[in-house]
Amino acid sequence: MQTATKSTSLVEIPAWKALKAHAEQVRGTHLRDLFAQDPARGERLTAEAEGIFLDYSKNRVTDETLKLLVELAGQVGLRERTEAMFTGQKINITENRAVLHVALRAPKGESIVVDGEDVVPEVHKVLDKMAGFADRVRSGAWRGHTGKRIKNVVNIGIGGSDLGPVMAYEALKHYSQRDLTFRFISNVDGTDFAEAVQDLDATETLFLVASKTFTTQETMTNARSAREWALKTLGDESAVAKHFVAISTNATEVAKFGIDTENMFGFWDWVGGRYSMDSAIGLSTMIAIGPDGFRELLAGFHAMDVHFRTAPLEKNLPALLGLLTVWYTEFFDAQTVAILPYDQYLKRFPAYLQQLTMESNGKHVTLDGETVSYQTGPIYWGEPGTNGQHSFYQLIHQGTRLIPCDFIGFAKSLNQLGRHHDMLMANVFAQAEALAFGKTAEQVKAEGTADWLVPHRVFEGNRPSNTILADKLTPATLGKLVALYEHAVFTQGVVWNIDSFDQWGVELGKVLATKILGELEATDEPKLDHDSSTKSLIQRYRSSK
Ligand code: G6Q
Repeated sequence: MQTATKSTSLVEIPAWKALKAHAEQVRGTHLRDLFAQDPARGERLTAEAEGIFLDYSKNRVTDETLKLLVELAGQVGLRERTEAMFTGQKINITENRAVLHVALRAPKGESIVVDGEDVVPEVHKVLDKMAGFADRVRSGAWRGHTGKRIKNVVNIGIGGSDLGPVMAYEALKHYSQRDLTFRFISNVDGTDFAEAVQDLDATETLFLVASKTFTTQETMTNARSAREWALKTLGDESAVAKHFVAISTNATEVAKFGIDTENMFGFWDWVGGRYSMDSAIGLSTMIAIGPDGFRELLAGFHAMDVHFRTAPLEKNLPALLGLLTVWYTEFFDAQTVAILPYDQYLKRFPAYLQQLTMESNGKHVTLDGETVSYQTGPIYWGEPGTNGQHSFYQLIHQGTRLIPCDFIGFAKSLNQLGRHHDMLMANVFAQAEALAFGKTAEQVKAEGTADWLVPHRVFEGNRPSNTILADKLTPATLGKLVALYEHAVFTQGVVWNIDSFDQWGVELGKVLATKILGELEATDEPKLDHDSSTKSLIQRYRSSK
């Protein structure tokens, strides 16, 4: 097992100290001045790779900041840690696991060895099996128990086994086979299940039970309800084979549930849940967009992987994105990052990134187990534009908090409709401009505003944003965007010296819920060993349920 070795605290690292001092100078500088001093700034502070263009000029940074951030990446060993990840070393030290989502999209012929075994051929074996199955469902060759064609595909999973599939399905709906209906059930709240199946015919419905462990309470409860629901119509147990497939690493539990392991699509312990949308967990995506579309998605991921691994840090999109977040989190007291995709298909992208970023970097101890003396992962949140502009953008523009924003837009719309797309994109550019440059009291006065109203109408500006542009939303573009953020999260985690790949923080609540469930269902009055608040809440629920 790889154990932690004591490393130098981040705050002792020379580039960190230099950044801290340097931040004091930058803090007083307005983006208006930075742009005025350098007319080429908007062209210079950009980077492009694999068709993804990043304009980071509207950040509160100077050339010196960027130089120091890159030095910091060097001094914390970003390159070495990246190689450790890509070569299958067990960098998830608290779970003693390799972290190899990059292997899921490695082309045939590449080789990545874990515990003496090349995993790439295994990856492709599963992909081929998925492709065969997806084709059969899409073409109607796969029939339900009564001989009817499958029309509905229902993914049952939660967390990493849900958010990626939902996000990808929504993002790539344009490319999906429209005579198939897709539903996603995650919540243990029976409403989620009831609403998802209420208009479906069991004879035409296929359930994909997606769970790495196949022991997750919510998923197994929903899967059991699905089996009951399906068998009510289909009658006989043998129908399970035609209406249930499993996506899991746990063949024993899959068999126990009654799913033939022939109908199981596997993956491996080196794929973290939140990094699994491009593994077999993406089966719903593959059924929706077809195997070729899925391979394009993987190729997009891979292109960004290669870029991250090889491009110089000054031009490296994920590294830049990650380092800029570190800059604001540490030195500008920024507590959040807003993800603002200007594309309706990306409506679940912020929710997806929320898990990716916050489960990965919401950690308070270093790899050595020391409590950090700095901030780690910020809160990620967001909604698609332009909707957000009519709700929460007020606070970003005129509130008291600094909220770095990522705007994401596309040159071409997948649904060209009159002037809609130009209007959409005009808003991307306008919002980023307004945030950066604001509106001074003089400008407000010059518009004839009454003196008393002037302060209310002033926009301070100096609010940072990135603008990420691509040609259009395709499976490949989506893969690139997700990989961009995956590696940005990795970059942050390396700087903060934390384990970005474990998630112990979700354990305590799970354990307590199991104990409390017994207490809620007990027929005799249970002996409650809790604090006075929890105890009286349980009693109240028991007496009124
Ligand atoms: C992700 C987390 C978590 C996980 C779910 C579902 O990185 O580990 O969100 O994906 O708890 O787990 P199973 O796939 O094992 O059901």
